[in-house]
Amino acid sequence: MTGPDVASAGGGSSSAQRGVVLSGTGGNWQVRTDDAVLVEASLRGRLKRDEGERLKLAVGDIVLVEPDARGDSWVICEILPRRSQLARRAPGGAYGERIVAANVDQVVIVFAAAKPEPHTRMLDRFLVIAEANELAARIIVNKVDLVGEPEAHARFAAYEAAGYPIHFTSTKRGDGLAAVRLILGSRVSVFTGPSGVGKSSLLNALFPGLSLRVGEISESVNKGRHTTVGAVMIPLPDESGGFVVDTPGLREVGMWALAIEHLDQYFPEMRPLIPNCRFADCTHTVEPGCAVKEAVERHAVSADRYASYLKLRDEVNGSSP
Ligand SMILES: Nc1nc2c(ncn2[C@@H]2O[C@H](COP(=O)(O)OP(=O)(O)OP(=O)(O)O)[C@@H](O)[C@H]2O)c(=O)[nH]1
Ligand SMILES: [Mg+2]
Ligand SMILES: [Zn+2]
Repeated sequence: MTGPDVASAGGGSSSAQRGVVLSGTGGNWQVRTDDAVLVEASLRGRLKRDEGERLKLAVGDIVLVEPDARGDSWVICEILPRRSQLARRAPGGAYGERIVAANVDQVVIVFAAAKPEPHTRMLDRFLVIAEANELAARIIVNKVDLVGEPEAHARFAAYEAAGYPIHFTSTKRGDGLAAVRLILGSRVSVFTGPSGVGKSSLLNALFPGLSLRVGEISESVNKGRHTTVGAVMIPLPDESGGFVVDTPGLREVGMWALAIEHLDQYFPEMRPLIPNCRFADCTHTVEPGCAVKEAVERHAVSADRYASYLKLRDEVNGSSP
């Protein structure tokens, strides 16, 4: 079906068609048209401008494609406005933001209960990025077969307390997969998390037939090696119209220019406490009458999560006092 905003010039290959960008490498983008036809297209020159197309176009973008003048290849002639996006700072201190995916409904942050060991500071960064992008986030704790469910629950208790939906899964044993499948229908979900936690394995287990590449973890160093190379959007085979995006694991999660005065808002368990601080501009660091610090003292807010808040605050502050 062609979208209502697309002029139909007599049908066939002579008219622009609407589609979604599924993946892209080296200037070639795979676009799935509304008729579920896969075409390979390049970005029209005028859309690239000086910013570079990597900054402009992302997996999940809704675009218009049309055959080029010679009629032997396809060009992306328009990028339609995004309803949302998942963006993070470019890695390695590079300037600018990186759009991980466009038109996203939820971020599914995958961690392993073990192998690799979960670093909750990093999980907090993923969560803050989701919050800053105003996207719903949920957590999957995979590889529960390695430590057992009670231990896995204990390690992530602070996140359940903070109100995040959490799923405990094992692709090896099949634990928790049915519940995860249920929350993926009819929407666009981005799977993100460190390398080697089992993002691709999960998607393969959830939807047999996907055959995403899965890495062999090196047991000796107990460290994931990147197996998924670029973000890939996959239409769910369940007819719900939902999509999942598999992304390469991240070694570091760069915070970009987050407004520091909003950082506390990105910790949902702190959010309702903030109006109770004595000072309206409380930074929850040294002020008397701070409702957040009080809640940490009586263990109503996790000390680890609060420590992450302080660390991120310092980082976002940079060198300024
Ligand atoms: N024990 C155990 N191992 C798992 C489980 N799920 C995945 N693995 C293993 O973990 C390793 C990494 O899996 P991947 O699916 O490639 O991980 P990934 O998160 O996609 O990694 P990147 O693509 O590098 O980001 C593979 O050796 C999997 O077999 C699980 O539930 N339990
Ligand atoms: Mg992968
Ligand atoms: Zn406070």
